[in-house]
Amino acid sequence: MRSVCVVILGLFLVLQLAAQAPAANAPQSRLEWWTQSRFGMFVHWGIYTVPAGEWNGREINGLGEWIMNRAKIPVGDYEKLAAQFNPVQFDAEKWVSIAKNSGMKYITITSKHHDGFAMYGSNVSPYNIVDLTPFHRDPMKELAAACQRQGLKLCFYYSQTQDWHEPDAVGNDWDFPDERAKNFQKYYDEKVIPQVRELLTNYGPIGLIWFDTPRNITVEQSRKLADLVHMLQPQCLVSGRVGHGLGDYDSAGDNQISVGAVKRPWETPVTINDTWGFKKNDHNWKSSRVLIRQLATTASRGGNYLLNVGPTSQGVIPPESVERLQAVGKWMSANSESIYATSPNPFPYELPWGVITTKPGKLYLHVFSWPQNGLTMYGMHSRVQGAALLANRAPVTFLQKQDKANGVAALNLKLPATAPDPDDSVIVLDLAGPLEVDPSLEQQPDGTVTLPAHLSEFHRSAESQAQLDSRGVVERWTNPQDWMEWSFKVNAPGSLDVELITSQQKYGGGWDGQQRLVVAVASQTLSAVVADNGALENPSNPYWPYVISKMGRVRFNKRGTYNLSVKPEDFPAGQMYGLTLVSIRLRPVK
Ligand code: FHN
Repeated sequence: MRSVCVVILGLFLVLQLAAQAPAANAPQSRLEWWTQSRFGMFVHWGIYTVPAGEWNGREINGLGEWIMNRAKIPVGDYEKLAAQFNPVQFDAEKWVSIAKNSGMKYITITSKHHDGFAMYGSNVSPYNIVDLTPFHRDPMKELAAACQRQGLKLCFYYSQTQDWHEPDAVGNDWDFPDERAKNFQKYYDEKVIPQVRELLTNYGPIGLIWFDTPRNITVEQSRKLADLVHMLQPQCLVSGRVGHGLGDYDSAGDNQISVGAVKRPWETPVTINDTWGFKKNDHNWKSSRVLIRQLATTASRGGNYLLNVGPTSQGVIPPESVERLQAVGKWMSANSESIYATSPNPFPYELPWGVITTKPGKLYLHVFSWPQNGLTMYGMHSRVQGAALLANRAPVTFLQKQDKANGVAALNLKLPATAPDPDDSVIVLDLAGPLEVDPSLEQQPDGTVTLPAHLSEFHRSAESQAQLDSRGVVERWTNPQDWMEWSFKVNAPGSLDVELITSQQKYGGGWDGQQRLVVAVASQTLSAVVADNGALENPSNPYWPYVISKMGRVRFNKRGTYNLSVKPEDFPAGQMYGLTLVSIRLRPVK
């Protein structure tokens, strides 16, 4: 477990450099276009769009592209879908311009998903769109040409382990139940390697190969794939999900936005509704506001945002998706400077009003919650020489002062009464010198103190199961010997309510409470049980809110640096998930 308690500027600058360092096996030049683009389109498209979530008149739960697996459809029946797949409305130029107009710089499309059906003309297996469908066209050829023309990078998704069509591959236990009879190496040698070779030989320069679900793959098999990609196209990237950490960058979990502490370049794949592949009854669309904020949040944490569309069996990107992408595009046309080629938030913690991205000499404040009485920021040591709204360059009046009495460097921005852009108003600060901030955790101008789990000193016992996941959340804290502490500055003495923020499990699963904890701070102790006292918006995923547990109230009599610890007092035995800690929040008493 990484333990971080950052208190000095120098150390923080080193951390920032480390956060942006390329992976050891990826030359900087290969990653450059990708880390600069920050925003790409994911496309899940295959013959599963014919049933579109329904099989034999029955709605099948789960993801649209998983229908074969979820409904245990025999290979022979599933194969028949190919004859019904005729996407006559497919228009490569249109797809690419939808991506381009929304500000995306690359398109990653499923060349072969887990169902094993190649969406390109493959000579390795006749199970492909050109040979088996009435369409007979190769959409990847058309997309490659359209991407070339419109200046986007084309990238291919390829499912390397799961292939429900093949008896030797992973995943199909209904047609091929005898696991011992399976020869994965055979499938790997005879389908995976030659198909990846085709993809990198027949479609011009490819931006990256998006391998997925590494499952049982061995280190040697992952390495051979990565080497093959780099041998055929040295500039082509290999996704984090090739397995065994051999990708050129990390992939966050689906719909997960990692925290800024992630060391390697990373990307998060995100759905616009719930499914990746088209499902006719999935109408749970995220609003364009959510998408814009997720894009900005991902960039502020140094990641790439790969936003999915699931075209229909006719070849049409759903209008609900197009509408949202147009809204994102409108925002990008005024604000893309704050996204492309940016570096992450220079503070190790997140701000109460939104997120920050940077470029040399600039700081971009993405304000999501518009403050009523102007915006005050602490910890900015660089001198600000100008401030403006990015969208229209309207100047913003500001005052920067060092309050000697309490050592707080405060920057005050005078803002209009209402947010110019309710989705994300970006204020750009021009800096007079190098970017320098105080990375200490401190009480914010609104009186709150947030102590994130990933910035704690986490004291783990030898038997601990707890781990810090890429979301910055400590999960599986079941061991009563583990404990945490933070150091932070209080700027405005007074009484604060202490809340413990916990998270649902990664994929929206269970939550365990009822642990008794002791919080000790400023010579006071609070003993309380983790309960569900309400929901808190999860900025990474609006559908899986955090859970607030009220721990009690503490008083700070004077300004200064304090230490807060959280120790288990009584942990219920046998919990499956244990404590999933996001942060401790101290809030002024209303
Ligand atoms: O199983 C797949 C899923 O269908 C989809 O392709 C996502 C996209 O990230 N990847 C896998 C699950 O993580």
